[in-house]
Amino acid sequence: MSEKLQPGKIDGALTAGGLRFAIVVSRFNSFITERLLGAATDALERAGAKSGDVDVVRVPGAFELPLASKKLAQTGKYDAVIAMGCVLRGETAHYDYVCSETSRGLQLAQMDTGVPVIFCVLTCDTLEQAIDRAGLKGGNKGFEAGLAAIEMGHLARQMKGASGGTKSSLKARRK
Ligand code: INI
Repeated sequence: MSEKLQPGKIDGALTAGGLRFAIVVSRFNSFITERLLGAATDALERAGAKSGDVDVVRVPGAFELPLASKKLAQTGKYDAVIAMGCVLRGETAHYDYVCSETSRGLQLAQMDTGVPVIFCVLTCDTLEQAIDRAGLKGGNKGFEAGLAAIEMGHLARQMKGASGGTKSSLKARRK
C-alpha cells in the first residue's frame, strides 16, 4: 500500500510586518467608506504594519477605483492594493453600470499587474445594508479586506515567478 498523499501547503501568513499596502478609498458615500478604511487600517496595524508602509489614496467614486488601483499596483511599491467603495442602488440603471465596471476593472487591475487587488466595494440596495457591513450587524468588511490583503500579499511574494512555467520560486511547505 502506498503512503497517504500529503500535498505541499502554501499558506499566506497573517502578519503584516514588512509588507506594503495601498488603500484606494472612494469619497462617494464617505460616511460608509471612511468606516471601511478605519477597520482596514486597524487590521493592518494590529497585524504589525507600520505607518510608512501604508498609503491611502482617495478617488471621487467607485468607478474611479480600478484606474487608481492599477496605477498604484504598477508602481511595484505595494504587496497588495485594497479598493474601497460603496455603491447604493438608486432609481435608474446607473447602479448596475457602476457595479459591473468597478468589479470588472478591479479584477483586470490585479490580473494585468499580478498585484493582489482586494475587492472591498459594498453594493447595497439600502443604506441600512451598507451600515450593517461597515461596523454594525454584519461586522466590518474593511477589516476582512485588511486580512485578505495581508494573506494575498504573502502569497503573491511566495508565488512570484510562478506563471505556469517550469521554474518558479514557489516553495511548498511539507510537514
Ligand atoms: N459612486 C459610488 O461610489 N457610489 C454610488 O452609489 C454612486 N452612485 O450611486 O451614483 C457613484 N457614482 C459615481 C461614480 O462612481 C463616478 O464617480 C462618477 O460617475 C464619475 O465618473
